[in-house]
Amino acid sequence: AGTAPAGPPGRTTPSPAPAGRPALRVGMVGYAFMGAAHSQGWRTAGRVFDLPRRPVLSVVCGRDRAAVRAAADRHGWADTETAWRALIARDDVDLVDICTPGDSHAEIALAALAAGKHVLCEKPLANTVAEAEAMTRAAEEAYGRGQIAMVGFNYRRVPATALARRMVAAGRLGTLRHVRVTYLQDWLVDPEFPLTWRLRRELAGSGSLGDLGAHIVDLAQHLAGERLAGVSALTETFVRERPLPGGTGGSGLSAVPAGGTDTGTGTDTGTGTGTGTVTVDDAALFTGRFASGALASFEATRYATGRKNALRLELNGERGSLAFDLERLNELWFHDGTDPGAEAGFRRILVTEPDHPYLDAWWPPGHGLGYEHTFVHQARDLVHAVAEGRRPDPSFADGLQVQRVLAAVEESAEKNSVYTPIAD
Ligand code: SOE
Repeated sequence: AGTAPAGPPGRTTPSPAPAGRPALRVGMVGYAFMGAAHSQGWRTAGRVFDLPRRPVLSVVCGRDRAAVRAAADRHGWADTETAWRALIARDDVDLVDICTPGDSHAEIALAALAAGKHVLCEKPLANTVAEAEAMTRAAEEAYGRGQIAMVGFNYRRVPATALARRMVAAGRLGTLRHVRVTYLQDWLVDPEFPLTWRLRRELAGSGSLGDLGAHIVDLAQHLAGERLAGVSALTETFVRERPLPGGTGGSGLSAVPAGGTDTGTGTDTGTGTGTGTVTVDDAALFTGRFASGALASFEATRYATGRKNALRLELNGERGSLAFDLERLNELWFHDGTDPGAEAGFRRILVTEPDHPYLDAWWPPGHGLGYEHTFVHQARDLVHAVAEGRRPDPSFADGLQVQRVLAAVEESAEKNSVYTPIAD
């Protein structure tokens, strides 16, 4: 049986543990979907893992005073602010966690780094390559002063994907030939779904590409252990006009905030008057070439009817293959090409053993984890990086490189899929 955790993981009260370790006081900007997920990560990491510093949920920020107070109570934050600059100015904040739409990532991150704070920034790092470059420069300078800046690609921290990385790095697949990744959702299938912030370029930067494509580009490169050299792409916006959202709840545009909240995909029904134009891609399909010569294919869409959060990947190498499906995230499928032919085939590895990544601190074997645990693992890894002064993984430089891939995809799509090299 695995090692049982010392305390009861997953409780939702904000008591810091273990006592006696120096605190790492977190200030979070934004408090909706991603904010809730990050709160869960900060609350739980120190209860499950033996951390060198003790995360403390100091202060959360959002523009609506009553709403941010309610969020603080729900998620366990001690205090609230209604302006992110005020949060950054506080002495009881060591780390700023950015969970806002992409249009405010650069401004908040640059100010936080200038104020001497560590930073965690949700993906995609920024809305443009230029912003991501400025953030990366600032992060490098800040690293010289002992500050850590990480970008939040949480799917690296599913135990099964972390195990896949370990197996690829150990040579279990041999020379890689194919990386195949899809990320499929369906929340835009209904043409009456309103024009939320995620459908507006000035707020979100891009559509499925930045939201879902950023995840699979990062994961593919992380697992392959190398970077894409170039891409050929198609993008499409299937529904170009959508009803304007009404009210201030759900995903309403009026709730979208520079420095406010990530409102998730939202479910409101568009009770505003009139329609507005969708200015981002609905779907992005692209192929890519890795520096080693391996080929990759990617599909990111919000129109895969019936698919809710289906991130699937397969890697084929000369010696073996790996397959993963986020909707069955405790499993990793492995085909060992060196097995005798009559016995060979994909076999399921149930990734719940204590010697699997992150799992020595969780439940006994067979008691699986879920989506939320990726944020606990993210908090754990960041606390270690901060305490040990280690470069975080993924760094802002990694986020910038993904941004460059996204820009190359857009450029290629504009030029009818012309192969577009990715700038260094
Ligand atoms: C919405 O498409 C979304 O919440 C993304 O923004 C997240 O990054 C992804 O993890 C789940 O889907």
